[in-house]
Amino acid sequence: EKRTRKSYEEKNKETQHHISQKLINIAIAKKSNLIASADVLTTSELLSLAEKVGPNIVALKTHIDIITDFDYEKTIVPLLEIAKRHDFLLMEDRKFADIGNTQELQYSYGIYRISSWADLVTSQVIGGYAAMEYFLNSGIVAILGMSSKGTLTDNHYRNEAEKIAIEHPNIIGGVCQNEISDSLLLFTPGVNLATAGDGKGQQYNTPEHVFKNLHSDFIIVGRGIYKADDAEKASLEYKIAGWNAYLASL
Ligand code: BMP
Repeated sequence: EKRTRKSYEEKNKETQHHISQKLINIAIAKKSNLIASADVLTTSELLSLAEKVGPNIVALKTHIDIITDFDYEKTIVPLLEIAKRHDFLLMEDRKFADIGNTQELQYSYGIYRISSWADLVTSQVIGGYAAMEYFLNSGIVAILGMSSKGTLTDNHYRNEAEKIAIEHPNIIGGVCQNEISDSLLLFTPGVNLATAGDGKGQQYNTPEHVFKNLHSDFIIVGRGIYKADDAEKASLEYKIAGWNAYLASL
């Protein structure tokens, strides 16, 4: 197969990018490969979730443009403080999908000023290699394959997108439901312990599946955590399930 199971220690030796190294070091220190997706609608929910799940995660993934009361000083400044205190990275799931110049503007300007706070950003690679040059402060996670039913990310698309991801020094990994090259970190969303789908096209797998069969490196969990009655407890359960699945896959 094209991807072998490597430990975080082995990956740490092979990676060149400082953001990958940071992420892997946090994973080793916390015994966690969990990224919580904070798809909540207000600043107070975002900060309260970050506070609760912070000790159990390697990164918090945001869709910052769904925060209805976004205010840089009230949303980002305290979020950065929580991330620093609990030692996790911030990943903005912006899924950029434009020409380089526009992506550069979207990344640094507007009210969100993503470049000033996001350790990681997601981007489609549909705009080609050169469009990936402008996310200078963040590690890029390329969208190679999607988890939704009927996605257009077929074999051909994934292979072409993966070539760009492998070649580009700013791209540290990919989001995918398939195995990808060893030289990329693999981030897998669509993970839920309790359900197989959401009735809106989302398709879920278990941590066991993604570590054993895909040799994934990080699981991304949204509703399994933020919709749980006790988000703190749920994040601990996913952290343990993810870490045990990783150990079992070695
Ligand atoms: P949930 O676990 O609630 O289904 O959330 C999954 C999260 O991962 C969402 O924020 C979604 O935007 C993201 N995601 C995904 O589900 N599938 C993909 O292929 C790529 C994603 O970024």
